[in-house]
Formats: sequence, structure tokens, C-alpha cells
Amino acid sequence: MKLDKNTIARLAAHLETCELEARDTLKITDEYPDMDWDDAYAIQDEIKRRKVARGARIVGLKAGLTSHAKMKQMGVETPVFGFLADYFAIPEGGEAKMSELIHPKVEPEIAFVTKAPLRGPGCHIGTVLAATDFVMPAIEVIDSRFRDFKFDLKSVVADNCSSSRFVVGGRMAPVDNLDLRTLGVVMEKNGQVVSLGAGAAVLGHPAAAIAMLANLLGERGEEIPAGTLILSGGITEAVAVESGDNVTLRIQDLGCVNMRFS
Ligand code: 0L1
Ligand code: MG
Repeated sequence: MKLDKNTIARLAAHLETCELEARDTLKITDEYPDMDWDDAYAIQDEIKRRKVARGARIVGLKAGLTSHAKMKQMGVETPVFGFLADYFAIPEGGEAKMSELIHPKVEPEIAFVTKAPLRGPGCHIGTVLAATDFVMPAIEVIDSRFRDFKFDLKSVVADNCSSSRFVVGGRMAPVDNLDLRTLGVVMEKNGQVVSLGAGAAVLGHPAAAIAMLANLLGERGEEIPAGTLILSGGITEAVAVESGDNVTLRIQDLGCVNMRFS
């Protein structure tokens, strides 16, 4: 690691304050160009610790930058992971308050809920499917704390991978009779189709994103516990939203989920 404990605590406090006060900042690698991956995840962990210390619950995990469309949009090559806090959850059909957000974008995702622990190394699509209780549609709202979404990957990881809000709903489907690669995905904003895709856009198979996450956590001596909600990553590029927008995601065989922005 290149950063000391005090610097990690200061950067975590700064990024979390930007999140809570809905204001942007410059990417942190401008000030600390030598920070490494361990520093980045240590800052993310410190943000999680701060939230838990204030009484928030961690309700899930997310994989990010898992599709070629997202990697291309962001000019990066490696997937990343973050956590979901309880207050990120918007009820199905509910409203995200624009006043609490900086410059939100929405992503169509497939959410997994596990029924058995997943421990890397060595997790693969088969292990993940065997440990999956059900999948369902999810809209992830990302809201990078970095000005104009201008960042590099380490800054993104420190910023909890732009995590902000999410909604899950539709149909809870067991995976036995589903081919997650070929599930068609349609996202609409105000009744207009804005994104089209299929599950395979996420690393060839959305379960591969969950396996990758289990393997990355395994390197840190951690696992994905049974009963964990995991967002497997945007299937298409993220779409910017504004006040008054209404977003609906339809996934073949999984139904639809909807949310709006006040
Ligand atoms: O969920 C995601 O794929 C977001 C990863 C972070 C990069 C971004 O803000 O787009
Ligand atoms: Mg996402």
C-alpha cells in the first residue's frame, strides 16, 4: 500500500461527504497518483465502516464495468466491485430524489440472490448457478462523485464504484430453466427505448461476473455469504437521467421493474 491510515481515512471522509451532500470533486488520483489497488479498496472499506458505524446496513454487493459497452464507455479494461447500503434501495415503482444526487445515470442489470456461500478462488459459472436462489431485474443508479464522470479505475473503486441507488423487482426466477446469456433486455426512459441488449453482454454470461466477484473477494480472504443480493453489472452503456424521468426495465422471462426521478 502507498497511503497511510490517516490519508485513507481523510479520503474516505471526503468522498462520503461528497456522496451525502450531493456535490462533486476531482478524481483522487490527481492528488495521489501512486495510490494502488489496495489503497483504493481500503478507502472503499473505510466508507463502508463509516456507514455501518452510523447504523446503516450493508444489503448487497455489485460488480461494475462488467460489459464491453461499459468498459468502452469508460475507457477501462478491468471489472470492479462495490457494496450496496440499505438507503440505496428504492422500492419498485418508487422515486429517487434528484436533490440527493449529482448527475445520475441508470444501468439495466440482472440481480442475483444467493442461497449458498460462494468462496473463491476457483468459482465459475457452474458454482454460481448452483448457489443462486433466484435472479430478477434491477435498475442500478450510478452517480460518480467525480466531476463529469472523469476518473480512473482506482478513483472509481475508492468511490464505491459510483454506487448510489438501485431498484429490484419483477419476477424472482430460479435459474434452472433460464439461459441468462440470451435473455433480452429493454430499458425505456419516458416510454422511449433507450437501451437494448442481452445477458451475454456481461462477461459472456452474467454468472461470470458473480464468479469474478467471489474470486476477487477470495483474494482478500472474504466470501459472498448465502442470501446476498448482487448486481451483476450494466448490460448496456449507462443512460443519463433528469428530474421527471421515468425508467422501466423489461427483461425476457423476468418481468419488469420501474422507477422515477423527482
Ligand atoms: O456499476 C458500474 O458499472 C459503475 C462502475 C463505475 C464507473 C461508472 O461510474 O460508470
Ligand atoms: Mg452497475
